[in-house]
Amino acid sequence: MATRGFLGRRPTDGEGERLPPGQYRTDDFPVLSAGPTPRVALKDWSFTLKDGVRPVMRWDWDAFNQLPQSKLTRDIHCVTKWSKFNTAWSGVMIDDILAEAGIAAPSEFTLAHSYDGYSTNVPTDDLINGKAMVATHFDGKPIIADHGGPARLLVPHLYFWKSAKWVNGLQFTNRDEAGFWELRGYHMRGDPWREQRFTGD
Ligand SMILES: Nc1nc2c(c(=O)[nH]1)N[C@H]1C(S)=C(S)[C@@H](COP(=O)(O)O)O[C@H]1N2
Ligand SMILES: [Mo]
Repeated sequence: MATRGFLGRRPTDGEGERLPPGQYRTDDFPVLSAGPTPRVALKDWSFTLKDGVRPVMRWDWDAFNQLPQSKLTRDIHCVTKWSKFNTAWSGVMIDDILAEAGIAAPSEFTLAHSYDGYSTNVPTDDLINGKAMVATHFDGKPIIADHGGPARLLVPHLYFWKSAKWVNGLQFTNRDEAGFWELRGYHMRGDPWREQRFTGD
C-alpha cells in the first residue's frame, strides 16, 4: 500500500500553502523582459497619472520620492511558473499617489505604461487599499535596471507580468483595455490562485 507521505515529497515550512497551483519555488530572481532594458536617467524620469486622456498629475523623480514611503514584503508568482517567497520592496503605495493627486480612483480599469513601450491592464481594485505600489527599492537597494529600475509597478498578488517594469504612468480607462501580453492571449486579471494564465482561464 502506498501512502502520499511515503511517495510524495512533503512540503516543508508551509511551502504547500504558499505555492499557487502549477508553480514551483525558486530562490533565484530571473529577469524576463519583452525587449532590451531601457536606461532612464533620473533627471529625465517622470511619472504621470491620467484619467483617460486627461493628465491629472505628474511628478519628477525628486517630487515622487517625497511622497510617503512604504514597505511590502510579499511572495511573487511568474506565469512561467516560478515563485519567489518574501521579496522585500519599498516605494510609494498607489493609495498615496491618488491621495496626493486628490482623487479617488475614477474608474474600474487601469493601464500601466512603461518606458519600453510595454503596458499592462490591471483592475483598479487590485491596485488600491494597500495592495500595490510603485516600487523604487528591492532588498533595501535601488532596483537595478534589469528588474525595472528606477521604478516598477508591484502588484504581488497577481502574476508578475502585471508588475510593469520601468513604469512611467498609470491611466484610468472606462473600458478594460488589453495591454502588451493581454493582447497576445494572456489573462485580463491574472490571479495565480485561480490559475488565470490565459484568456478564458
Ligand atoms: N516594462 C516591462 N515590464 C515588464 C515586462 C516587460 O517586458 N516590460 N515583463 C513582465 C514579465 S512577463 C514579467 S514575468 C516580469 C519580470 O520581472 P523581473 O524581470 O524583475 O523578474 O516583469 C513584467 N514587467
Ligand atoms: Mo512573465
